[in-house]
Amino acid sequence: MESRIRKVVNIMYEKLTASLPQENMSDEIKYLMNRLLTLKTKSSLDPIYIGLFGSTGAGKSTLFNAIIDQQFFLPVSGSEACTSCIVQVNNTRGENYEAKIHLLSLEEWKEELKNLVELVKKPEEEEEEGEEEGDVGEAVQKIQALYGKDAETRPYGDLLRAKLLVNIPAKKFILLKAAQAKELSDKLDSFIRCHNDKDVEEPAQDDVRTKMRLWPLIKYVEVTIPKSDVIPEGVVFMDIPGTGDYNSKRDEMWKESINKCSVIWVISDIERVVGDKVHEVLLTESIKAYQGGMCSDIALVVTKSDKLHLKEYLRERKVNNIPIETKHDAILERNTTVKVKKSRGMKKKLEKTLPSDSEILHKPDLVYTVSAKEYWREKYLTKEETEIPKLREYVRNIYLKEKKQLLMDYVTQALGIVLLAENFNSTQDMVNHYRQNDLETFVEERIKALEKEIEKCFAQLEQPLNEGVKKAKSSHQNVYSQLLTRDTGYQGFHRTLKAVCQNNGVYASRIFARIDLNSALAQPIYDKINPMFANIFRIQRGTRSSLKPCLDMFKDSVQEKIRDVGKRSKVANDNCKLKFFIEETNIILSTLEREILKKKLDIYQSLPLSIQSDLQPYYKEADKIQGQQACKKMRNILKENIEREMNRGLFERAKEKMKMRLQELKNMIMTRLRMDISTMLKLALSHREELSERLPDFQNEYTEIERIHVALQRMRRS
Ligand SMILES: Nc1nc2c(ncn2[C@@H]2O[C@H](COP(=O)(O)OP(=O)(O)O)[C@@H](O)[C@H]2O)c(=O)[nH]1
Ligand SMILES: [Mg+2]
Repeated sequence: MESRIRKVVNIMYEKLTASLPQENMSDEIKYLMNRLLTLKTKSSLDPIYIGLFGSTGAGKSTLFNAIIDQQFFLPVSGSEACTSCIVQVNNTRGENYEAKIHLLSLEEWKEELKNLVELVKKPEEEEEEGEEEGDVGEAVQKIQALYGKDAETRPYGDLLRAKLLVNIPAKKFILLKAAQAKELSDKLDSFIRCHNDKDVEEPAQDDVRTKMRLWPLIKYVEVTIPKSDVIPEGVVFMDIPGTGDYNSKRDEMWKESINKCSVIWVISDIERVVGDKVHEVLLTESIKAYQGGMCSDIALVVTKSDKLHLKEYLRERKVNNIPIETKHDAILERNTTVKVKKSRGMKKKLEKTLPSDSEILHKPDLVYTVSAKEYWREKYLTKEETEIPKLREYVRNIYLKEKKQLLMDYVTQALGIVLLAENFNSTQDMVNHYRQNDLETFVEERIKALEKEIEKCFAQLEQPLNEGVKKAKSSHQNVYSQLLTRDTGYQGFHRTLKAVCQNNGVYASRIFARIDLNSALAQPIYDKINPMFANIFRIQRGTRSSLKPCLDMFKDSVQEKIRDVGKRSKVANDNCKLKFFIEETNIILSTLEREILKKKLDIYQSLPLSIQSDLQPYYKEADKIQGQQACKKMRNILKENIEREMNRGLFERAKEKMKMRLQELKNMIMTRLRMDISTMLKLALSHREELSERLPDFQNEYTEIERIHVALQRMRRS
């Protein structure tokens, strides 16, 4: 269907350009040409992003490789550390494998270096010896890779003047190409593994060494694979590390990537999913994306289901009535247990945040238990039992669902255009001057009524917001005692605290996971507003309190009025003007809905952003503290000032920010509707006598587009 509709659009465009003089086109025709051109050049229907979201070592890359049926493709971390950057994998119609490694600019690197130097600085009061681990260890490795041995002991200013051991290419990216998956994988591997060859002091001259030293500068990697049998074209996978990053540029990307995903898979390995809390944090992050971003589906994917020690399992096994003898049976039994338990936990969490009748709460499968290892080996499990095929099916279903919607939008656009062209060609009039006025008055009235409805809809947030502010005020102490005093048993916390201040309250530490003081302070407000927020912005036909039914009602009433005007003017139901009106209102509203979906993020994030900007001076102040008891002093500065700001309306201001963003959204909706509908009326009322041009005959194209449109509608209903 897609290729057929594209062909028709192309033919229309060619016919139009061939028959019209290129100069002195009337505005109406220009408009028509532009719409057609936009549709024609829309290279593919928007990609669908699926995020694999999990900590390093969870098995994301291995899982991805199994899904695309390439055992050795994305480099797997194994025992050696890999840089944990975002990897985006597109599949296209091309023949080749390609990887584009995007690098930080020198400026972006300098900003990161400042943080790294702070992290590795040893304060007087601390006397650790031996190998450093976690954040500090990584910081040391990064500095050494780019400036050589012992560079971590040099001051920041010194390093700034020093020459890097590698050159940052002017293009800021490195392009790798290969004909085979394995070949690209090998090339990529040497870039993203963090091997520091410690003996080498001289600047990296040859290729190999440059590669080996570049890893600290990697911002993200974009991989392109050829057309695949297992993954539909247009599906983009994103390998997203769990904590974000302490480089603010990478952290920005991290957030953007999560918010871009239509589907988020939280990845956790089976041994950690039971005790560890990391996947809980990731789940919370994913639900945020569901609220603010494009995400409409979340699943927990538990990896490495093959990792099971039969004897241990049997000893600890609680249900003893059914005997189990083989590892195969034990794995399957544990899979079921994990699914039941984790689904329950996930549901509980989702129920707290979303309206109780949300689609996601009624999905049959929230949890998958997979084994990529067994997928290749088939020693204990069959391919089916590894659940890799099931995940592929999942991807296919999501793809079909979204693609159908995208294609429907595309076809509706095409239909709108061909109807407009027909309309320009027709001599028949549907609306006389009197009825035109009537129609315009009606639309303006409906827009005003809609404005009231939207205000009422947003006003539902008022009470939860107030409750949230109250709650935030009474619980802020928990927040900083939880976040700022985690140093029990670990001496390095003041470095982390320093980094938190340096980055305005946000720091992605490898050890303490993600610390976000601003979001943590706003959390009680979120807890109160979440279900209502989700309800207002839900995409499915929601309850009466949602935004969508307000817009639907507006659309229905305008379309009804148009039909009514048609009836009074005695035009047939298939009159092209009448149909143009109907389809064009569909397009206007669905475009608007997509805009709203994008704007939603600004609204949702307004709370912590407001808090962050209010607290910025104190982060700066705390950041300057040096010497004895620095940690305690920093903590006190934050604590006292947060308290004071709170009494001066920190949370109230955050609330007002959110309301302001909602107001802006409402205004945007009003402006857009007025503008688009007035354009539509103007276009619909132009006809042949007024136009200097004669358009070619589009009857065949019209019939073809309409046929596809009807077929698609029928498909959607079934
Ligand atoms: N036993 C077992 N090990 C796995 C499986 N999937 C991944 N691993 C191992 O887990 C480690 C981390 O995998 P990787 O895909 O690099 O994780 P990532 O950091 O999340 O991308 C590697 O040593 C893999 O071999 C699995 O299904 N079974
Ligand atoms: Mg990986």
